[in-house]
Amino acid sequence: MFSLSVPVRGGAAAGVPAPPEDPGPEPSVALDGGTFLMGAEDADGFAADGEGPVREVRLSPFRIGTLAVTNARFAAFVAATGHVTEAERFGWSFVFAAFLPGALRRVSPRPDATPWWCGVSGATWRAPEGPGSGLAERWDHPVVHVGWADAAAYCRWAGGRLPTEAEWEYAARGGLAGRRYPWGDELTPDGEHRCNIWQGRFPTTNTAEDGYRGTAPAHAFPPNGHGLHNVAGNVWEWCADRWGTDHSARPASDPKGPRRGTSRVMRGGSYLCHHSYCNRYRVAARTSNTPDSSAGNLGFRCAWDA
Ligand SMILES: [Cu+2]
Repeated sequence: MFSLSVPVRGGAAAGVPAPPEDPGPEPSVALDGGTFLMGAEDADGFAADGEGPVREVRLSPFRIGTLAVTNARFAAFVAATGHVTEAERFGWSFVFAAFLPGALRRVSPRPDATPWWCGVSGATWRAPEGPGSGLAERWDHPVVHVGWADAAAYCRWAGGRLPTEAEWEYAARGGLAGRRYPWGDELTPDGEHRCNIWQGRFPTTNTAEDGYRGTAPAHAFPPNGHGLHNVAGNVWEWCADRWGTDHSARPASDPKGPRRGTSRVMRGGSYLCHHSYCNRYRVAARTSNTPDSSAGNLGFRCAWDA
């Protein structure tokens, strides 16, 4: 008998698509840690998200990826390990409806609350819009359709781990204190786009004024003060922590999130964020998902102990 709980290994690695060139190791930056102010009390934040209160957090030194993990690097991991992702085991993942050809869009079920998502059979990291799609021109884009355990497995293979939420935010703030975005308080300083989010009317018209409708290359847009690219927008990023919304206002040291809980923290927002619906491209914004969730706007970056 074949057990559904056991991933089918071996076959997958043989068919791993190969990037045109070796992507090399994860680019990363060593950060000193120290004390920073975590969270925000923005008037337009979502109360249920638990962004506040603003609290003092002390962090030990650590290293973090300057880029989200790309398709090319994830392909190298799969080729080396035969890793099968959750989306591959489940046989489907969520794709933004407008990216799909009509025939596929019509047969793919949509959640009532978020009808712009389609559950697409065969959508995986290597076929981001389902059967017939691929990674050409997207090798340097963030890998998507990966669950929390897939992300954690990649990080282990790369000698690291997922960042804690506090590490993620400290790194994303880029040395600035109390700012709304990783580069300051203005969304488009001097009229320039600094991240890949939605322009136009969500979810019907994306004018792609920032240059991108879907994912952008992981290195797109200028980095923040710590050298990190795309901590705002592009793809959501899994963090190590379990989800919780009750934070003590007291100072904390190397916090790792609640001990219990099923969902995991996601940070940064994605190419689908728009102020009319979801302004979670703010640097203190946060949300969560069950660890086996995957979608075309959810990826991750790695961290390492110093
Ligand atoms: Cu959003």
